[in-house]
Amino acid sequence: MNRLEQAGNIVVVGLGVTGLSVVNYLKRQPAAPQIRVIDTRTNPPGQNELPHDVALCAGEWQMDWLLTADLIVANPGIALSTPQMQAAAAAGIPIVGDIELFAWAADQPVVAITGSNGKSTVTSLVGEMAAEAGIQVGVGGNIGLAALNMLSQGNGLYVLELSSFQLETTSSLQLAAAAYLNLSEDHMDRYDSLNDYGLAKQRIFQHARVAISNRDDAATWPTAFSGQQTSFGFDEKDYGLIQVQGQEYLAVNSEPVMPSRELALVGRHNVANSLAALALADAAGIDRAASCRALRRYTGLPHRCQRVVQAHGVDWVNDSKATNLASTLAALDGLSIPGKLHLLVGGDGKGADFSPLKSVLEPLNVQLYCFGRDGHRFVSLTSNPVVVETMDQAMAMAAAEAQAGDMILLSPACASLDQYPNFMARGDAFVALAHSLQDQVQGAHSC
Ligand code: UMA
Ligand code: ADP
Repeated sequence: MNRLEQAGNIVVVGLGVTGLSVVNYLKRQPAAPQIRVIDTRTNPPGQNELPHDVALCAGEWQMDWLLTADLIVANPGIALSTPQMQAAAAAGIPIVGDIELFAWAADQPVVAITGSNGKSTVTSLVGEMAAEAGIQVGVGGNIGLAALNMLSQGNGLYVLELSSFQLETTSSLQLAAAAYLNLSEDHMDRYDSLNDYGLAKQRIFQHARVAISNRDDAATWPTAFSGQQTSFGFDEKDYGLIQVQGQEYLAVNSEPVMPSRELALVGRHNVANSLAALALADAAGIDRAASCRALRRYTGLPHRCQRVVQAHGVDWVNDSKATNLASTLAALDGLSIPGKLHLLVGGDGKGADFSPLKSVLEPLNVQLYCFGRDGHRFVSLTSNPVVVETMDQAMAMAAAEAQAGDMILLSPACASLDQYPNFMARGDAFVALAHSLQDQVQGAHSC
């Protein structure tokens, strides 16, 4: 009997993309259990797609459902420290997440990626490498496609992006390789400390055959790991960089693989991401030549430092996915523009400390525009900030100020949830408005 068959009465906590995938997966089981859903939101996303015979309690905790369940499957957005979840745990009811259900069912190799930043880039890059090698690959998890929806699609390899939230409720995921990219402050509204957040991410190594860590970030090194270890970084070791006749090459164990200037991705952080992806691909047995072809071709995902409009000498750049401080710092790292940087920041700051931005902004010719719920928390970072309510207002003001040579950059260092459904919606709004405002920059009407 498998672990699911032992649970005749399952409660799914939190609907959304995850909860819906769990319900549909459970309904596909040969001995489908009784399924009930609790969501604390009064109108949870996904409720209209819920099968009619699945009961939903929305807007409150139905404790008698919760406490009589054989198994609880929790959405990653639900903290295990919530008193109701604590009560269920104290009553001895097993609590798992969708990734644990995936782990019970997956019968093909899986590689996984976690970290504070770069997860989606590395995940999709490994997916591109596998596809280039002719492998049918499922790419999912925190990247937006629920992991359970990839099962039964005939895939020969799975590439999973895993958040710390997902890892908290995962305990038996066998991985051909696991990469932990970096750790920086994020989700401080959910964790007591950076250490707690980092410990959740360490869980990725629990059952990994190969552990891949960042040589420049000690928090990513596995603690108490007995498998094979390798690393990536900017020196020559393991997956690293070497100079060959004055040219920088990606290298494995000091053997050149390809010149880094041939990477289609831009930015120093993406060199690190490319090395991590190569390490994962090698561990999964993906043909190296195919991986290199993917590295030469892959230009990245939308909403990550993407130039979306170039008009009248002004670049409009959408980095809406910069939902924490470290990703905004990565966007500013080595940025060199002839004119002024108009930087749009703010939103839901998730309790972060933004003061490290101050010294990075100081040498730049920058005008800061602060918007959203936590916009005021950026005002002390430069001498002349503009404070507005919305991103649209900030963009209109930036357009009126911008001149040829300038860049208008949305890299908000905050989540979008105070004003948008998600970072994609915020990025899409930026792109649409950039198109309509592009002709309002100074000098646009002079020719
Ligand atoms: N929520 C409640 N009550 C509930 C359930 C959820 O208040 O009963 C709130 C929580 O604050 C939660 C938010 O709703 O944070 C989002 O929950 P959701 O139901 O909309 O979540 P899903 O649609 O299932 O999306 C989740 C991941 N979201 C989170 O972990 C918050 C998605 O990652 C992921 O793509 C999807 O599962 C499929 O695996 C998004 C994300 O923002 C991109 N992740 C965080 C990040 O990357 O920083 C961790
Ligand atoms: P994640 O899925 O972890 O959020 P993404 O690949 O979607 O990561 O990138 C999120 C943000 O972080 C983007 O603004 C991107 O430019 C930035 N970023 C990507 N890789 C790194 C990295 N290795 N270090 C710091 N920032 C990064």
